Amino acid sequence: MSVEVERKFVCNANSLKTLEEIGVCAGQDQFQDRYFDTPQFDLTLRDVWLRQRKGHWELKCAAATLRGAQETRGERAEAARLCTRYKEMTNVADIHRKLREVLKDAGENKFAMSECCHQKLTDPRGLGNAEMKCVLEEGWATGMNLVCFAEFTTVRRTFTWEEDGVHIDLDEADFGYRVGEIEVLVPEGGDVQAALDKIERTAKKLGVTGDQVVDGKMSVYLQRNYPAHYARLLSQHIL
Ligand code: V4E
Repeated sequence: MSVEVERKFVCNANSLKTLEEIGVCAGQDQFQDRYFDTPQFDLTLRDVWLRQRKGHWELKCAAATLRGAQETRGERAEAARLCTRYKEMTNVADIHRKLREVLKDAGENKFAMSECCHQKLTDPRGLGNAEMKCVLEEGWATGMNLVCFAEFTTVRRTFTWEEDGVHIDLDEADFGYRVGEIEVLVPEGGDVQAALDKIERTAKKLGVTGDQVVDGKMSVYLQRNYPAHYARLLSQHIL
């Protein structure tokens, strides 16, 4: 498991020019994201984001506030405020465990998952791709009362940067929203403050200014398609 530390930014002509001069374009990609939640939004209201991307399940949940970052003051604290920190899970058994925990807390106890399906999820060795896909889709989405609530495609250009481990993505979602992201992945127990510092230095070099948190694709999607849920997430400081 790793922690994704990320700052979103609006990429203007100047920052794009700097990025193309200093950064190295690692390529362009296109992917579809399908986000899942219960009909009552039990996951996202707990800042838990489950999606399928390129046929793989991914789960993001808020990383606990980190001591180093919490104790900083002044400019460093401001830099930290502009970044998000989320734990990323891609292992299906970990995702399954986390979802059960979160949904149990939410009082969603009516899982219809069979013992056989549960066993396959916790010990997926020996499963073929097609069988795994079936178990995941039927076992999780249906059994845990999860439905797809958002679906969109992104065209992404990725750049590597002069600082080790810094990636910059320029995303364009098919619903007409563009956003840049400066991202550093920190292994579990790694130095999050160092990642925040790298992001801050990168933002400065790119000429990224402004003290407002920039919306991600999902925030804009929810604002447009689920305004009441979006307002609730805002009021609970999840977005
Ligand atoms: C909404 C949200 C999450 C879902 C993923 O959103 P996002 O980071 O915009 O997606 P994407 O495609 O860039 O993911 P990546 O390819 O980088 O993995 S995860 C956390 N949130 C909440 C959230 C927030 N509170 N504030 C901001 C600025 N972004 C996201």
